Amino acid sequence: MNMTRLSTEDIKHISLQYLSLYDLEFQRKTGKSLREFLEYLADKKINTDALKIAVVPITAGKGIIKGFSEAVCLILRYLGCKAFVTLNTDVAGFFEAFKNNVDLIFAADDLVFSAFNLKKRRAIDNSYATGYAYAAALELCAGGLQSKEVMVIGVGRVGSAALEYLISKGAIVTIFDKDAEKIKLTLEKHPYVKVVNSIDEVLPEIELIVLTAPSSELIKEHHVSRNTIIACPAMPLPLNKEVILKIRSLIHDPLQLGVISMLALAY
Ligand code: 2YG
Repeated sequence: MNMTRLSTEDIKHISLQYLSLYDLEFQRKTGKSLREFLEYLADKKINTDALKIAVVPITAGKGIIKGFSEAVCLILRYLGCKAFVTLNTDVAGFFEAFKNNVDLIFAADDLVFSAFNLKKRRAIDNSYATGYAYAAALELCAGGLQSKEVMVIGVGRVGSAALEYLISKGAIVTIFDKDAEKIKLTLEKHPYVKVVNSIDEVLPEIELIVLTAPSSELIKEHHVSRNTIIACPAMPLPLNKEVILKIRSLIHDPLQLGVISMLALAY
């Protein structure tokens, strides 16, 4: 399973000041602040300043990504949580977190990035949370999804979570994936989903897109219109500047919406 591995370059810009600018941009596109989006995803009030959260660096596999735990911690602090990066890594880090009586632990190895809610015994992985969050952000940006045509490009772990959310909100979903096995698995769960063998069959007519496939060769300028909205969690961003300049809105970041969604769904 080819998990995206972030680099220090991808996240080193994340600071509290940067997050406040990102928040303003997110509000402009969706009508909600990141704090409001957190509660929208959780579908309940969240008293973040009462939440104690440990982010535990993990040395397994390809090892620590310099700045990763600190970026996760800053996003959680920006939401008002009492978040800290443990001094220890791995099991010692988990032990330190327990000693600090935390409510949640965030930790990532090469296969899974998860939020663990120690009180409610819940584990939410970043792929599921990210797909859910990007579909919700698309919904807000589009002013609702009921009976609207939406295209999901890439139905792996992130795309599948987005698909679930879209269907739950009454969207009419068309999917594309180069992997026939992923299409088959999706159709077993969602027989009414439309499948295309090429995105040319439905773009630019469909103007709401969740793009999770990593290939930058997919979406070209003629696939989009000035009304198109693209929610794209893929890293690095697989869109050229012609597409980005032409479309109405792009929702994209390396880590923020996924971490917010992990907290919302683990709470
Ligand atoms: O603790 C550390 O510093 C490392 N063990 C973190 C490794 C994270 C590897 N996974 C990824 O980079 C991404 N799957 C993280 C989430 C990407 C968000 N779309």
